[in-house]
Amino acid sequence: MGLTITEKILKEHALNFTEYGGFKSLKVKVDQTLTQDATGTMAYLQFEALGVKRVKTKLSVAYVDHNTLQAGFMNADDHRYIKTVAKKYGIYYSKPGNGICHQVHLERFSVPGEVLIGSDSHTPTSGGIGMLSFGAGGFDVACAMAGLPYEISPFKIVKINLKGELKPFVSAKDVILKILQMLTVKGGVGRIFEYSGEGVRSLSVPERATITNMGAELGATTSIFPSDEITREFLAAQGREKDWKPLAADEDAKYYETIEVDLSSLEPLVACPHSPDNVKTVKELEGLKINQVCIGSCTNSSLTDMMKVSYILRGNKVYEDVDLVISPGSRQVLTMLSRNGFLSDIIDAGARVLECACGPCIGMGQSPKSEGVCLRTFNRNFYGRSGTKDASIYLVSPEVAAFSAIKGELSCPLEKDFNFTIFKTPEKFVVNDNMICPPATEEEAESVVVEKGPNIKSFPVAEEFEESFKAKVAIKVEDNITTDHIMPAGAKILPYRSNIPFLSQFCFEVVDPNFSKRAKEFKRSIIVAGINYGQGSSREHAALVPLYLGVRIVIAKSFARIHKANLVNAGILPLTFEEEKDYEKLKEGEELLAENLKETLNKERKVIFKTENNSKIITNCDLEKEQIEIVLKGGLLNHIKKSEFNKLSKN
Ligand code: MIC
Ligand code: SF4
Repeated sequence: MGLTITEKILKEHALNFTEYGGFKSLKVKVDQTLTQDATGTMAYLQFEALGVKRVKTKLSVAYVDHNTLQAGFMNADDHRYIKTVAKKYGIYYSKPGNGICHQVHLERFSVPGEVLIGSDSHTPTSGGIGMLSFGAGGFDVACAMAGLPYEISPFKIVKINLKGELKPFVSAKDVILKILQMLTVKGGVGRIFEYSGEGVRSLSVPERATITNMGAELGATTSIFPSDEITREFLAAQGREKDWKPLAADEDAKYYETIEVDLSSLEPLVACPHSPDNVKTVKELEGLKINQVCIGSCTNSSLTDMMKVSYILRGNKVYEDVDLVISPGSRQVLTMLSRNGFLSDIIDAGARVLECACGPCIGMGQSPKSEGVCLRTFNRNFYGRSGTKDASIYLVSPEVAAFSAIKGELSCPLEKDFNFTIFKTPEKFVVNDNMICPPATEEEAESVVVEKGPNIKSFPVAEEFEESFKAKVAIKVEDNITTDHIMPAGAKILPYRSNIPFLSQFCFEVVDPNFSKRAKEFKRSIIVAGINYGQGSSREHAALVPLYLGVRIVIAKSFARIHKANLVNAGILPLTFEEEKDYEKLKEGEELLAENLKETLNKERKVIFKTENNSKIITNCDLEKEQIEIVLKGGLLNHIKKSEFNKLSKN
């Protein structure tokens, strides 16, 4: 039987690759890692705690792209720490201003057929080049840098068969918005999406990367495209043709399911507040008055995206009531726009050009006005993420964003007005890696001092579970709670990503501003949640901060993959209701008691809670045996310190 692309890569990388299809959890050898600054500080503190002398990967890169405002010493301290720790331990460091991690990684480092894990949920962007890439918590990335395999939870491989070609003005963003409309934000849970079919040939590498990037919004384990002639041309234009290798699924490869998408039938789409799967056609909402348009983010900030925007803006003026801000994805993109003259059209039209960084996508500036209506080419429009709680954020393609910025209202571009066929991947990109600092050699590393300013605080480590567990429910939340709800980001809070005690004041702030105080009073507590708890960002702060506040168990209807792994690493037990209707029975402030917790967990993978009025709540635990050990010991650090497999990575 033939193999899928994923299986071909896993065959070479998984330590326990034994069967086809229906994969149980697999341990995978990691070739490359990436971190960004907002998750990187914690990941490197954890890496240091592992006590390894130098990274064991083929390549590891530390990016600074999320938090680049440097209001106060906090960011600067974080950047300095990341720079020095990278230098000492064998990691490349991409300076602030060099670009968004996923865009730069795609341009300069991604390799088809290899495995990448990154402490950011949009790491699957590199799937656009045929690299098997996973978003993960910082601790998992730290472990991969220390040479330990990465464990992928069970998954099924789904084929997305692309037919036909996109019409002008319909873009890669519309492809993934269509899939989000079809499958919803939980439709990808436990799935790896492989793109194939004749439609693949019509998509450039950055367009493919837009699609794999937003696979994160489907909750997918990852998404991947084949590596073909178009991939080769892209790599050759980056001066990296030697990194290319062809990769495609075998004709008779077997998939769990096939989903057909006819590219030629698509039209411009828009994701409405407050979820990326709340998708309508632009036509349906045409005429919606807007005050702000933001173009950029790791989803839509490639050279071609920016050139299309510039082409639409050429000779036009941004509407008086609209602020248009544009962040090119990388310095390479910005340099090329400035050399080919397209930047002038953007500036002439009245757009504000921001730094090559995440910027407004993570709420670092550009919060909309009260009740503002904003179009963004980003990937997430979760409630409160923009920094303005009553703002309405709509997600669209760069073409729709630019066209609407001129009109002052959501508008559907017309085919007859423009000709986009001129935008091809250039034959040669401008390559200048002078903002990427190489690591010290092994000899030099001895004398490199890792600088930890006062903003760098240590991370909490849990205690071992005892046989019986008694705690109160500190909060009960709905379905689809994101890690942005649990641990918000934004300009006010992001500078404290390496300071858990400070961050803890803001935990669940958008849902319940009293949570932090209450959880502290309870000392030890439980979170009760609905479906898909912890979707979205990979930030392990959404586990570490609740831990710091005393949370030791989360009982949910279901969990998002990365967050569940982060809970385990932190020493918080993720459990699911045996009977979903039991969710209704639990209320905030109620005390629950689980006698024989360890015993029932180990023997039956169950924990049975007694409520205050003596009713029983049965919960299940679908963790692997080793993961249960990790949680019971109080998290991954305790487990690694005590376990044999520590020896694997030392020296
Ligand atoms: C995001 O888009 O939410 C982030 C900010 O990039 C996060 C990582 C983080 O919270 O630092 C992600 O996607 O994982
Ligand atoms: Fe940065 Fe936004 Fe991409 Fe997250 S989604 S990596 S914040 S650009």
